[in-house]
Amino acid sequence: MTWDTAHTLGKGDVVSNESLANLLREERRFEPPAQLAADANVTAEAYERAKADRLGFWAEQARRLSWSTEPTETLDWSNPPFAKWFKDGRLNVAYNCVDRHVEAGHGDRVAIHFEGEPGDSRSITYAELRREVAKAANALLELGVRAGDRVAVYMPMIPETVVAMLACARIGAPHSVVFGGFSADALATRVRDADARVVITSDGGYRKGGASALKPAVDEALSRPGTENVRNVVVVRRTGQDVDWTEGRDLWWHDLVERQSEEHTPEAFEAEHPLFILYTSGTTGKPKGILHTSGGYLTQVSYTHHAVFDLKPDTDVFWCTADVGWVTGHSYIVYGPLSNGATQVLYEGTPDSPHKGRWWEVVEKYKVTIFYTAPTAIRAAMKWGDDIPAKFDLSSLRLLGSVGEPINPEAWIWYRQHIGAGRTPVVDTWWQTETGGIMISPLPGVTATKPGSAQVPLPGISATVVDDEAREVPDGAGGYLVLTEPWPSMLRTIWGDDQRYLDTYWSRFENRYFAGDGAKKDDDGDIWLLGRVDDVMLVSGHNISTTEVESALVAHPAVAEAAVVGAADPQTTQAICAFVILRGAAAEELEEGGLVDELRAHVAKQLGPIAKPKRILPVAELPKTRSGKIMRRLLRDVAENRELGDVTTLTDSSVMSLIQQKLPSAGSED
Ligand code: 6R9
Repeated sequence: MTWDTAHTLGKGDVVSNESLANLLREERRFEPPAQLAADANVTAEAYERAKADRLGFWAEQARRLSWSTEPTETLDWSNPPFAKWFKDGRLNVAYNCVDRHVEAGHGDRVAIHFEGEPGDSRSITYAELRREVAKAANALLELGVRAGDRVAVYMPMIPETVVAMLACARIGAPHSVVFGGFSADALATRVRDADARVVITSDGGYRKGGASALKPAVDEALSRPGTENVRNVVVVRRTGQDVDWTEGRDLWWHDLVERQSEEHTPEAFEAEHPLFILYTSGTTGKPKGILHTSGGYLTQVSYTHHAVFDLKPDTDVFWCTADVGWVTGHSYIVYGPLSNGATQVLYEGTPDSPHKGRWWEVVEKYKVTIFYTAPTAIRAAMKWGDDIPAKFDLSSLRLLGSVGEPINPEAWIWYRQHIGAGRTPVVDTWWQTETGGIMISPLPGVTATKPGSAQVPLPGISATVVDDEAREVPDGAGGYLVLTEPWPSMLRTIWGDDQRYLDTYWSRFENRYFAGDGAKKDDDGDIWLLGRVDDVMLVSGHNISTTEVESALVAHPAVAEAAVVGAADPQTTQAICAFVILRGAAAEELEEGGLVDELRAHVAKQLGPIAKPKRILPVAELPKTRSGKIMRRLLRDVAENRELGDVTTLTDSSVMSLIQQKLPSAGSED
């Protein structure tokens, strides 16, 4: 496909606020702070080294880990796309994340500063974490869990969740973490697909100011056919709420785990031993169980955490706000930071409970130095107002990261200015559940950053943008993002479905991994992500990226958030339909009618008349997954007056009925 608006992004006349506009216009790039560059973990030389010898580079990164048998072979790619990395090496992932730091004398270092939503807190050292993981591993063994058995984890964001995952890793039992916000149905499907033997859960967790139950969903899920192989449910007491109990099956974590021995000798597993399955909900059909294995995965998440976040384990306090039920939580709460001996914050709740400054209060309390979150959270903070973060001391921060969706330049600049005091680098990190670890991102001590662009593949990673015929596009053009060489933390297959693995990722282009994202290269060759290819709009023969139209809308001072979709249209194939959340006062103006025309003109000016939305609908909220991604598929259903598709992964299903109610009042239609 050709991308009609791709070259104009960022060169338009951005008007949201005088100082931001100046920043965007004049300082298109932000050089790394001199001190950070001087002390950076990784320098520009890494790109050269990796380019000269990619496999040698990864073999060197594998030495970041402790192996009981060092690998001699880096990559076996004799049966592509089924990769084997470090296949003759053996290691224990949990030992690498916990015990070895204690053995190195860091037992007193805090691994996790846990902050509960109600304000309870506890700090857990590496020595304590080692004991807890050993006890939990012994508990699983007592329940008959053996290497290779799957364990489902359905938990809130509490330390026991991390302990449970590491205990599984320690005994070689792949975990399948199911996000705690998912329904009993979603849990049942995942338990069935993975044929889990044990479920670890809790009575509930604190969210949005109240106790929200988890155990009832487990009980319901396990009443469904196909889940009979679950022998035990282990329940952590978090909220103290009443729970139903199935004698003989259900066990309290505190009864079972507390009485176990603190000693457990970790067994070394092959590098390709399965570490976890994590389900991603495709747009249609049953969720895909993405399979990750041990040695390659841990090598890449450890290296990327070290390189992209420049972690100094003695002094930094790292905080990734993702839920552990999402891949970002697996790779950058559990395995990356812990393998590097980091001290980190684990926060249970939502950013606005009990008040909208909660996150910034936590940053101040623990003197967080590195902060990693999603664009949706940044846009929410922007909407809530600059005065909120301004009330807190955020001066400890030295580096900010973004993940999950394209970050629009407006939000990037706001993040740097209002959270990073205009001095911290912002790293926009592109990757997927399937890639396991970060793939495309600036390096904070090396790259001059550009607001809105993920920029360059990391050392050792090969990515490019191709057209329909798999030809690499020139700088300044757009197409499909592909990965051209295998990487250590790549998915190994879809659980139980090798054919689907081949069809989904490896059939669109020969010998290339198709990520499903649109992207463009700018004139410097830097990569800009343009959204999922499935979401691309076709208007009168032109392909238009959702990301670019949304960025243009959000660059207008009246718009806080935007989601656009292409809705079937008899004249133009698809017509652009925009759902916008307006800033306070702007809503009234909209009623008067002037604002819709102004927004349409604004998009036309930024991106060209073809990208002008046909309809603009103001809404109070947008449908999102709990990981913060806009579910455009549902908006398309609304825009085309169809019945809604699968809404099980939606954060809040009432959002859709609110949006649907809005529709008949098509006062905003062209
Ligand atoms: C880590 C994670 C993967 C999809 C991916 C892309 C989008 C993630 C992004 C980004 C633009 C970024 N995505 N990071 N788009 N810029 N920095 O999010 O994994 O939940 O599997 O989603 O998210 O569309 O293909 P996952």
